Amino acid sequence: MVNVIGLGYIGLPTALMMASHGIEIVGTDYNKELVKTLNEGHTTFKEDGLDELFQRALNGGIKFTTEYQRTDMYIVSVPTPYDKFSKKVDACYVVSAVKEIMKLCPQGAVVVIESTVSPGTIDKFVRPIIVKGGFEIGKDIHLVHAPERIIPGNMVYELLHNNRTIGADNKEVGERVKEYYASFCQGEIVVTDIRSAEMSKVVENTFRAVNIAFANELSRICRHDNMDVYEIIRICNMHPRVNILQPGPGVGGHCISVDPWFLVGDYPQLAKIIDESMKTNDSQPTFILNRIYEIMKDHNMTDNRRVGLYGLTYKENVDDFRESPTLQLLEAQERHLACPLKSYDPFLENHKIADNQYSDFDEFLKDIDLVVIMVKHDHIRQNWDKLKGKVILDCFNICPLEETYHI
Ligand code: SAJ
Repeated sequence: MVNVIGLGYIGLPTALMMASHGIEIVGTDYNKELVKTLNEGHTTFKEDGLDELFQRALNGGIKFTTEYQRTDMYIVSVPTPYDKFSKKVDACYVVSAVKEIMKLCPQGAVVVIESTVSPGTIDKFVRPIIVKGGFEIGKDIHLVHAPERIIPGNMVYELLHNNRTIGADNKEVGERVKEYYASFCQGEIVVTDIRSAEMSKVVENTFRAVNIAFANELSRICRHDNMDVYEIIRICNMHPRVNILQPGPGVGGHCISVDPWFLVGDYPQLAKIIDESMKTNDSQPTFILNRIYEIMKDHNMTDNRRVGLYGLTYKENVDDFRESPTLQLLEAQERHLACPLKSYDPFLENHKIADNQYSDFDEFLKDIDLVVIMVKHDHIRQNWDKLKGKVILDCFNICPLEETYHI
């Protein structure tokens, strides 16, 4: 039996996937409400194919509880936030999960950390508490790091098809853990050491962050001299060795806007490009805010109560709003003491997260003249008709209507 600790965006789909592939799974989370919802037969977030997977896992006998289980394998999938000042990883949830496991695991148990951690976290924070607890690593407890790679919006598909990395002290234990993941994963599973697994996970997200920052910086250079950044990127990408990403309103989510900071926090003298890239991405919402003011001026709009932000989630077609660019923009705007901009998100109609948030698209449109497309949900692409006659600031170059501004 495998006890999956932490039933959030990664832990839940992983637990469901294993349970629907013949592995006995108990999922544990300290959040009683979440466990209750799951036990009542409902999933806790929206994701393509998740409800079907949930049903298959229930048929496979998965159980949910707030209690840790005594078993020989654990998968820890708890949050690893970063400390806003030091930029270093805050491993407190991982550490407390491992402490709980140590209270009841049998000898020889394997503890797999799935949570993203900065390179060296397992050495610095996890090993010492195990040793302090009187356990011998490699005999009483085996440590493994198996970072996930799935992308919100396509999680179920990517869980099945992505290649994976497993880092272990001991190759034989790594291979044993690989068998569990191979029960469902059709990709290649590489077994390496723990530090390489930690580092490669953070580097993957850093690669994307730096490349998004490059696109965002290009958008600013092009804006400065009225060049069309989209046309330029399109042409450059026709070169066989160039593949520029797209500029946007900023970077959100709990991965790309967080993980690269771990490297800046741990290697401040070395991680220069990464530091600048993160600052560029973090200042993109303020850049958009300035674009809004410029466009208002063009249209002699003095009242920001007629401006509305479309989209509050961190990217398209998900209901996850952690670190979202729209929330970052609203926070930046509040610092200027203006009345909070209006907002609407089709994925958050029943979940209010901002002051002037609407739960109905038509009501929202009635009350605004300038629409800022902050998230490219499929929903907006199906509703261009309703935006006719509005001034539009399109942060993604997707809107076919005239009177559309770009970043
Ligand atoms: N974004 C841009 N321009 C782009 C692409 C993305 O501005 O060209 C923005 C998005 O709008 C969003 C943010 O970046 O705000 C991040 O979105 P994303 O779709 O690039 O990635 P995440 O954060 O949802 O998921 C990432 C993935 N990592 C990589 O692609 C290297 C995923 O595979 C990881 O599993 C996940 O982080 C994680 O959990 O670490």
